[in-house]
Amino acid sequence: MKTRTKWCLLALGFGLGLSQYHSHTHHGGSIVHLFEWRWSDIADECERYLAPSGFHGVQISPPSEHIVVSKPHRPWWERYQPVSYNLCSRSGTEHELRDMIRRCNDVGVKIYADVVINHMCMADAGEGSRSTCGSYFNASREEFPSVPYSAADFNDDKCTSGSGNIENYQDIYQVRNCRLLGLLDLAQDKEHVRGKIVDYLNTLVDMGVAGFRVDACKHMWPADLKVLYGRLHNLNPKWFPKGSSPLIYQEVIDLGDEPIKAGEYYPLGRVTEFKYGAMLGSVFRKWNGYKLSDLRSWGEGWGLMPSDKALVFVDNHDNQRGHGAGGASILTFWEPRLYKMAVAFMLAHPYGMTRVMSSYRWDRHIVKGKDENDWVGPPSYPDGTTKPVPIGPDGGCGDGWVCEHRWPQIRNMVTFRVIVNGQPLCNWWDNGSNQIAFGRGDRGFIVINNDECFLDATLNTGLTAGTYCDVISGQKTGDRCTGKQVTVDSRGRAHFRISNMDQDPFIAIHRDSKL
Ligand code: AAO
Repeated sequence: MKTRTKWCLLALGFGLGLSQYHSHTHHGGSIVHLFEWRWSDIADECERYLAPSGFHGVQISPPSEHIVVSKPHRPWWERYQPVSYNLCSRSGTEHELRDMIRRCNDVGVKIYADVVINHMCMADAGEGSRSTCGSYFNASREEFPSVPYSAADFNDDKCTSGSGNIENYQDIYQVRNCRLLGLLDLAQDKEHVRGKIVDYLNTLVDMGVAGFRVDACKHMWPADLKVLYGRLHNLNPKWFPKGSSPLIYQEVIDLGDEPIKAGEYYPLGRVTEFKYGAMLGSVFRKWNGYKLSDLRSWGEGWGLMPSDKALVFVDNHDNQRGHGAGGASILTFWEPRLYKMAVAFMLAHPYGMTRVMSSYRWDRHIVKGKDENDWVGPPSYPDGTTKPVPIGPDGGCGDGWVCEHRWPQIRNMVTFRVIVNGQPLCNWWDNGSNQIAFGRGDRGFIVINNDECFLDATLNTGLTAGTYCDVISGQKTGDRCTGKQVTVDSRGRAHFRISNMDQDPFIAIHRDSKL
């Protein structure tokens, strides 16, 4: 059994980079994407659950007015087809949005708005007022009077493809100046368009959002984004240190096979690292000869972007249903045992700023590898209204809401991440196969058995002597452990036995789970 070096890897420097890379008060917790949740439910969740569990913030679905699609019936993706920047959407009214932002900020949970500024709705959406605030639009004439936008505000004159749509991702001009998936492509180099986008973003900043997940950044020129971000207000001093700027993380899908690179967007803010989930899924599935012990060099050592620029996730709302990128290796709630192991690894490892997915179930109908129901929207009433999120007696969610963020193993690992924040990766151990362990300074330690055999090892934890509650099989409640417990001796060593038949074949202990 190979015992790896006991030395801490060099502390991963948290660069003094521009504040867009990490919000000033980033306490190490994780962002949770409450996908398609209503604003009033998010507000309740901030107060009753996210704040006490140590979540850093919530990514909310796009709050701007969007089209109402009837065929297919109310797909989740109608929210990625804006009709105006009015703040009424499937998740609620402007008043409900303001109230949610206030209530979450008041308990220290930050709000990151998913903003769709690359485009408006699809070119063939016709005309009318089938939109979430009832605003009139005429897509074929490229008229959105509620903004207002007119044909002059779109990129039709720049696009060089035959169809007007992106036909070739190897052509950077098409990718930026043509229509993504047939969506009317805004001209962010036009002052009028810049003004409307900046007004929209600053309205949200003034309301109290802490930053943005900027949709489809690959399809916008970095120079234009730089102008837009440069005009953003500082965060609302009611909740944030004076002079704080919004945290920005940009959606750029870069798996290495296209000319447009994530690196072009580093100077502007953080960037989504799609290689993360695609590769981590392959490792936990043991595909391509990958073994967990290969994760010793996880992070930049695997060619991932610099840690202080990365927004990382195991799955996201697109690739959990075959949209966007990531492919078959992506782990999701549909495979809970492996999913929990991968999410726990992500939350224990110091690399990147993490985002946990919180999903809803839908009736998958996979034909030739594609889910014909990949469009299905959130749990709703027959009229299309999104259902509330009921919380059951066991702390889980009902009515089709999955609430991965409420799975005890994931919740407790979010808390773990807060406790070990800033501590370097230490005391790596592996068995040369699929059993690994590592610590974070003297604050936390995790052991994972993804082999087909028993893990039985005495390891350096880096923790002080004492008895610790395992936060995966249970937790510390009062002066006892509800699950397994681990005894660390005076030299910081502990004996771990983990059966590969365990429901969750991994153990995590930390400073605050000590009896
Ligand atoms: C809907 C319908 C469409 C219809 C459209 C307009 O589904 O059929 O044409 O309306 O009528 C979401 C849904 C879309 C939906 C859209 C609007 O996913 O299905 O379209 O709302 O309602 C690209 C973008 C990326 C984008 C992704 C979906 O670069 O930014 O497509 N994600 C965001 C949001 C997403 C949203 C939008 C953008 C639009 O997260 O939810 O769409 O606001 C390659 C490229 C990627 C490209 C993908 C997919 O990926 O690299 O940049 O993503 O293709 O087009 C390997 C490669 C990888 C490649 C991948 C897939 O992994 O390594 O590079 O294969 O080919």
